[in-house]
Amino acid sequence: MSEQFYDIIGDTHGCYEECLQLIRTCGYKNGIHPENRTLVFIGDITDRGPDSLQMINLVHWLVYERKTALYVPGNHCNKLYRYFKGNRVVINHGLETTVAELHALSQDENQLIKRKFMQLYEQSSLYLVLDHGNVVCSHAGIKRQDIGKNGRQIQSFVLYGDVDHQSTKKGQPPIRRDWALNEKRTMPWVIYGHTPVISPRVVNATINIDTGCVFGGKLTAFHYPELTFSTVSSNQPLQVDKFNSYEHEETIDDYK
Ligand SMILES: [Mn+2]
Repeated sequence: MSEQFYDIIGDTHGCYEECLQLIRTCGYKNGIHPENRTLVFIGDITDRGPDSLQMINLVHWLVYERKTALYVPGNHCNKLYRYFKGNRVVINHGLETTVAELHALSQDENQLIKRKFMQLYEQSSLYLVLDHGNVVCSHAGIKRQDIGKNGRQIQSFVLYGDVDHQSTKKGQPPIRRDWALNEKRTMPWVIYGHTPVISPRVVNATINIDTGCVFGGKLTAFHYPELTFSTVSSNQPLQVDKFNSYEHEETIDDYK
């Protein structure tokens, strides 16, 4: 049984420079790791940040040309996909920056990016079960009881999180439940992002690695099976109000 090695990268949201730096920090040269490690992007690679299209190029290149990366979609990816398909979507919540980048391109360049992104999205799994089932990667997380399932509700949870529709008021941002707090501390590891936190949040063998790079935090990679993190600091201005904090914090050292 060969052990598999992963570097799982949190929400990049168009922070291409920081992403390149993080990949280099992880030891990749020209998209390849000398010890055959694999990158995993956990979604929301576009919107809000400065270089969403470069992120699409990079992830597509790593996944399809270098074949050294895996990708799962996030809610922003889902919306961009619907935009590319020609569905009627509201261009807000960061999509406007990606659309502005697209408008600055020639028609041919536009088509190429669209083709790459649609391939990435259409061929992606909703979530990834890795290392013989010991690690699951999902954009907004997944309850362990739902691993292996694929219905509409699971799709919504994986992309948008555990949204409390009843408590969410009209016109207000969706209220998200703290699903990870109610999980049992058992395997597999669940690695996810979606909700910005200042430092990786470890609870019940789940880890949120969205450290809000686009909001001036940092970009985080979780190394498996080493159970360590690498980070690069953001080039963006810090927006403190975008970050969530939690009680009952654990640390990764509690698992070693
Ligand atoms: Mn998200």
